[in-house]
Amino acid sequence: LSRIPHPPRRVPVLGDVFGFSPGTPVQDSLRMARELGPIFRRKIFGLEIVVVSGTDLVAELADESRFTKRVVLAVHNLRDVGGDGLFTAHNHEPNWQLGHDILAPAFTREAMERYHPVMLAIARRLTAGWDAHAAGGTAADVSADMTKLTLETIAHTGFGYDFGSFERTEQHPFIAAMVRALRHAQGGNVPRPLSPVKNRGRGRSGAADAAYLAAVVDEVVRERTEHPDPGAQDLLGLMLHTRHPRTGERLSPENIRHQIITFLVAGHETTSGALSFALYYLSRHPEVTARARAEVDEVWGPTGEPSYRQVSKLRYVRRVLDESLRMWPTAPAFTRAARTDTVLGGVHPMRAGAWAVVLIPALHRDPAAWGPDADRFDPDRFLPERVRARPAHVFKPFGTGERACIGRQFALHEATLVLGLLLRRYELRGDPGYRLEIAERLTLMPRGFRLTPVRRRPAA
Ligand code: MNH
Repeated sequence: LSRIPHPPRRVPVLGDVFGFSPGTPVQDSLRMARELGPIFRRKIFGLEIVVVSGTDLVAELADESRFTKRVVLAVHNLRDVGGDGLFTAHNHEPNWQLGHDILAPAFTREAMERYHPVMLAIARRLTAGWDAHAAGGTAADVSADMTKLTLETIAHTGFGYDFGSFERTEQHPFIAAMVRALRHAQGGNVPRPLSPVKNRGRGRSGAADAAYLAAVVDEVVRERTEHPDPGAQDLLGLMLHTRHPRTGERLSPENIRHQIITFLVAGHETTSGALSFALYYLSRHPEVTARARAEVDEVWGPTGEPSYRQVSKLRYVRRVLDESLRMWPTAPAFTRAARTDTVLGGVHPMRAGAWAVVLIPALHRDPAAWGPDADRFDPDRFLPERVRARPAHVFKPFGTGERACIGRQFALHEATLVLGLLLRRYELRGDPGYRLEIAERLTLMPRGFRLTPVRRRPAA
């Protein structure tokens, strides 16, 4: 460990606290990575974490024969709500493989084609709201609206359930409870010897949120059992009616509850952030917006609803999305543990089970892979020839290996579709005085970013 640098001013007991705040662990660590390099140690109270962001070291950690996901820190805290659902399951828990195999059919290309018209219908609820903003000259709260959109999209496509987000003026209470649970998991990831809240566990409001989230799950299941549909191929249908293709095993009722919460949360929060950051960058880069809009006009034409295939043909819009996820990968870290005793980078010995955190925003800015202008927003970095010229494992917004994101194609299709619709329909006017501020709650999200949509032409 002594070979791995750490911040110079360490305080006994407290650890590395100078200049760092509990609300911004990712942005603080990103600054540390700039100062300390591709691998560093960060100590918070009793716990010392190794943070890795260098291209070569991450490529090693991505080697599935040597390393694997480890559920620790904030992800472990999320087991209060996610249990052994897909995201928070330990590798060794049988429900990971069982859940993965039973739910995989919900993420095939054919499944995406089935979701497409549903995604489109939800996106039209968003544009109805933005038409009202355009008519009244008012600004939309971007992250709040993207959260409505992505929550309704996963709820409808996955569960045939409606949260009524667009009909509400306040956010759905599910969102508030989820945000508190995420914040709690983030804050709870370090021991706090000096804190008065120590050992109080989830506290009263945590228990109330858990009970509320459980009630939402009950409601989702109850609605399906009242309107049974044994042939349903959505997530809920697969959970309730499908057996494992080889073993014939089924998900237990308890695990189904965990999977529902997992997909309702994992299926919308990060996509909402990705859309919000993309809209932020579009509002700041008129030349990028002009190219993206020209592509939409050309591929989709000025009117009519885009088909599934027409969405996949938006190559430049997709590059805008990729570049936004490079700058601010909305699930900003994952953890890798050694399968056996090994040596990382030829110099850092790791025992079997020892783990390190991959800090994705720092990896995505490593000049070794991205050049000296890595802080600049430039979608052309994702031109196919430039992608081919880069080493593998330098772009990891969806994690890595067999525990990588199962919803990747879902998120990319949804986000590309929505960006295309918004670009075709509106000029997007941001407040020129807005300075990007990022809210961290395990995920990343722009804070306080608003856009005033202006209709381009009545027909679109
Ligand atoms: Mn998603 C795992 C990022 C959208 C469901 N997701 C992961 C991981 C990352 C990630 C990173 C790996 C975490 C780890 O190694 O600990 N996910 C994203 C991003 C977006 C996203 C940046 C949107 C943009 N994710 C989605 C959507 C869904 C989804 C949409 C569901 C419809 N993700 C999951 C699930 C897992 C996961 C489930 C856990 C998979 C597993 O471990 O088997």
